Amino acid sequence: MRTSFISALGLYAVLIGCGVFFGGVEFGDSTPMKGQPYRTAYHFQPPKNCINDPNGPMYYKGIYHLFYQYNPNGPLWNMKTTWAHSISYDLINWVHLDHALNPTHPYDINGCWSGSITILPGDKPAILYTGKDRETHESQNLAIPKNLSDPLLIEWVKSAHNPIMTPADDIGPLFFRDPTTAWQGPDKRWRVIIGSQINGHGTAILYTSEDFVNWTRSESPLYSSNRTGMWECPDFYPVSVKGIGKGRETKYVLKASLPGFNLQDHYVMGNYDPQTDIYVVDADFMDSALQLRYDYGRFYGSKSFLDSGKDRRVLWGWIEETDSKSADIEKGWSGLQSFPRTVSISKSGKQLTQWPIKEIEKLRSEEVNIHDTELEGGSVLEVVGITASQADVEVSFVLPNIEEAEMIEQNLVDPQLLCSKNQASVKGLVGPFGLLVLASKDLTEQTAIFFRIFRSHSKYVVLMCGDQSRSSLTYDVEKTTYGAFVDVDPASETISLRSLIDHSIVESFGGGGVTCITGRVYPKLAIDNEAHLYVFNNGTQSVKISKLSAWSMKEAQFVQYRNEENLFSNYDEQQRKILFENF
Ligand code: DQQ
Repeated sequence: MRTSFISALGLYAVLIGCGVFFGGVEFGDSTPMKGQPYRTAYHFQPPKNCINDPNGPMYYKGIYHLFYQYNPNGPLWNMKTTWAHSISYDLINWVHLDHALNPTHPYDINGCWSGSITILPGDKPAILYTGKDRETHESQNLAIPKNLSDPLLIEWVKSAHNPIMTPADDIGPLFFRDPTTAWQGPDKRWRVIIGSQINGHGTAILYTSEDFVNWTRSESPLYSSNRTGMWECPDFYPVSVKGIGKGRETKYVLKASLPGFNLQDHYVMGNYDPQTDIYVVDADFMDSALQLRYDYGRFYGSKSFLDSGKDRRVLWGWIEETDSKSADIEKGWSGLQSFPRTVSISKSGKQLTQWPIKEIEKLRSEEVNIHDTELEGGSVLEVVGITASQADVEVSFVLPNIEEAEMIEQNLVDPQLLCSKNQASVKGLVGPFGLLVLASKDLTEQTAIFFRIFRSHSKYVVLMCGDQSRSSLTYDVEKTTYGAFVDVDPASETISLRSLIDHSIVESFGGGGVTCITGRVYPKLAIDNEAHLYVFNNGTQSVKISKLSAWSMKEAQFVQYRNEENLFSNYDEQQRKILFENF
């Protein structure tokens, strides 16, 4: 403990005075783009330009920090990214600060790419990030706050020792990026993993260090898999499995973002021995019966952090646009962050459960409820009384005629394909039933999130689909139908669905959050007050709504901090109250 504390102090001494880099580029006018139907109201977005991966989220001295990949020069992704920086007291309302890292040095002149934050002993945050050099080669670099007494940590200083990790010969210079949050082993050495591919196989390269500046590559990677190619943005963290049996109290999750699989975030779970750094997975990537992914729609480059204030793990993911590049240029922006989700182990212990953080509830306004209502086969029921373009909906279904479900051979079918062949308009027996969101009054436009129940041998199988085939009258947007199985037993429990609807994003959580599907949609008719919400059942068998609650959602507050002014001076009383009520 003592050694690392002294080393950490040493690190700060080395860094301070090595040159200061102000996040000089600001967002400019932060007035929301009114009249733009696809801007969101409560998902995280800067005022303009392109954002992608969340970087270095942390909770530090009562404040949440979110850094993220940002192109200050335009609405499309560009290699020369900066680390933009925003802070919040509640993960809902945000203040945009100056950029924390800009491409300024030979080792990062072509971009400050993704990375993480580690809070070193003595409450000292340190950024590890990937720099792209003149040849676009990748290395890992270190930065720390210029002034630890600044509660907002606005200015960051790059280490004079950068680059602190460069790829050895067996690692391609373009396959060495996105350091995780570091952790300390029992020997007090720091460990960190870097995303890579070696001989075409996805790999988490392990480095260790005593002082956070000098790093040594371990002989073996933490894990690698020949079922995948390059791993971007790896994440590695413990989850408590207390009370779920098998003697252990902790499992470790390893997540990899897979560019070779159409930008999907997959994870594995396993046992990690901190003495030996041996990580043994329960099943390899894509090898478990459940094909573990955070989200079976659009969700990529994600990163989690431990929220020590509330003792929970919170996950952010980049939700990219699925409209055309020319539409992004016209909009002036692209990319969103998911609504922050808590991550924990599912009841079965076989996968993770994700759920919107509880703070979301303070955005809820008008509420409508439906109880114990039968939905006959072929019926559509409108949920009226809320703003359907900006809503939070929770519904649970009971299936009185479940034994009528069709047969499938679960092991032989691809759930996404099954959903594509059986979209919401295709009649079934038990299902499709679920929600039609961002729907026009005449239903020509609709995004359907629904379930279909099958029987496979002696058990029931729940399929969850996100059908965007009729989401927009516009042609040049993606209209994928997503699908995944939900590990719940519909014979003994209700089937729940929660959808966060926010103008052009629909984040859905099936079975209490064991299966998530996020989509981006761009309706032409179903915008703002013209959007409607329905519950539907297109099966022959009736289903029962056990309970449905839906809320209109208020807008989250996003404000721009200007360096030259007092942080609070340009807020009106209402904004101050919203931002600081939890402080
Ligand atoms: N995005 C960053 C990279 C990362 C990729 C560049 C993943 O560091 O590998 O913007 O989306």
